[in-house]
Amino acid sequence: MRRQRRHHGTTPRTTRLLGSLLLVVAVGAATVAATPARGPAPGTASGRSPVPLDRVIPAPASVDPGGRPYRITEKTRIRVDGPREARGVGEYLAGVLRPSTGYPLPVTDRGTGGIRLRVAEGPYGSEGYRLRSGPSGITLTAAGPAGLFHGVQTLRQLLPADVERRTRQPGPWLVTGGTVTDSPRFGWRGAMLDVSRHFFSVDEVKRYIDRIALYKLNKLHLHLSDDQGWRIAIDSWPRLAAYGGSTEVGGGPGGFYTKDDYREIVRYAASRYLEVVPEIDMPGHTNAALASYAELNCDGVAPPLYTGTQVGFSSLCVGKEVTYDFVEDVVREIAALTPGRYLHIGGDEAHSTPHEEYVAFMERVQPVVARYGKTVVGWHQLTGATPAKGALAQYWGLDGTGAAEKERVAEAARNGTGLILSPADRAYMDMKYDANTPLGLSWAGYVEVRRSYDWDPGAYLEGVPESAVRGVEAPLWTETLDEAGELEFMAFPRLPGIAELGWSPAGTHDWESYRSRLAGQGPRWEAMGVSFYRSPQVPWE
Ligand code: TNX
Repeated sequence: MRRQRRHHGTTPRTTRLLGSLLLVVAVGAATVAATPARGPAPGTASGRSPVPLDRVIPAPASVDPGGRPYRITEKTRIRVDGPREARGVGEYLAGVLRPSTGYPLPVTDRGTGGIRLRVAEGPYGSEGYRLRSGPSGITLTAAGPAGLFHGVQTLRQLLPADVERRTRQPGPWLVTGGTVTDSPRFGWRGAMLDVSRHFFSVDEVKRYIDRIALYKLNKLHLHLSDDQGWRIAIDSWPRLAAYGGSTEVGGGPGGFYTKDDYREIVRYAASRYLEVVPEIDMPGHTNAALASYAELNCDGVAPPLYTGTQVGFSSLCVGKEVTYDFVEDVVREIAALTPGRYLHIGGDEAHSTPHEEYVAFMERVQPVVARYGKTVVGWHQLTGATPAKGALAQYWGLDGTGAAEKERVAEAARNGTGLILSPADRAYMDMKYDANTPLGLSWAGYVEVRRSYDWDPGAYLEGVPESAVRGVEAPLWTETLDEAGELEFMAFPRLPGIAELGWSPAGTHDWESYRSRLAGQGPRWEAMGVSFYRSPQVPWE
């Protein structure tokens, strides 16, 4: 549910930022429109020679080019051998290809040739795939539909960028001959979206889901509550959303997801093989809840709603029993909406919670999450308490983070706490690219494309074995962002780099190769209408 936007809620600053952003995007589009005579580079925009197999992001684990290409024609069928869910992947592929090719591309379970999606045993793991392409057809093989889906993303990138347009294009639709065999390095490849600082509608979230699915991410972490807004309906505490969700940073109208809205997001994410990880941030970052229910405050007085951008000033009342009734009700209702394994309990920047109280709070709350069948995820401050067995900690420090804090995280990792790496000076999509970026923050420094890509998650934190690293995640905080295009402008082109760190073998890591492959994504984003930052570090075509 999104309330009517109150126009006076948009600050002059936001309007100005938005103006310059639109300008950047418009200039980008104009550049493209002004150079049609040059002719597109082979295989990237609408060139005639097919895209080489190794031009894909994330870089595939292994590529073996050879043989003549396959050509998609009006006679091509998409044949699916596998369970019903696999057929859904076939329909998804047809949905991508039909508008631009103009071909019928029926999805069938018989016939030979064409594009075949096959579920079969093989060394692919649960998310990997093999793609074989030759003149008589393309065969995508995977152990299950998730692998087929990721293989489909590879296939998309092997076709000319115009395949992403929603109107009929001339083609031809060639796919290079050869074999790609691929599976991910890490099991956790996430993107986080903060829907609390600014609210994003179900459609806006779906649009973001479609963008991140292109790069084989498999987790969508939703930051559902913070000081500025509570964004999910909780039946047992209805004022959380109704009142606590009624504003956002800058005083705009905010909004919240009804349970049906939320189920729709979860369903849509699952159709793109993304597991939704809901986060309720506690015990800090809770002003919206404290404002909604006076009894949650130690002094029994509800604070006003908050629309600024400070952090660290709010805390649940750790000593009050009602706090745990509240936590249990919220965890129960959210767990019931969550088919995924994880529930994120925040735990960051609890500057207004005395340390012993923080520890006591986490001692009590983690078992509640377990009782409702979920695995705890917390920001890495959770390692300052005792992470529950099996819990994951999400590291968001930076180069300048103190050695003691890093060592606490490393020690927890050596003791079995899995790590998700989101270093703020690499993976935070809300950091400005440089001093001129019209949106975003810079507390972790400027994060240009190379800085964001050029690190190794397996060797990032001293004293942490690669086996403790579950993967990577790109958080997008939204203090300065309130439209889908602004989200994209910050996430693209950095997010594909984090996706590659999560998916590709360390041996493929190479900035020169990466920046050139990234340049090849530009025409795709133009075709899709993705707003992106034309970083000077990337040789855009
Ligand atoms: C830090 S990272 C925060 C967020 C802010 C973000 C802005 C983390 C766990 N907490 O509350 O939105 O910085 O970049």
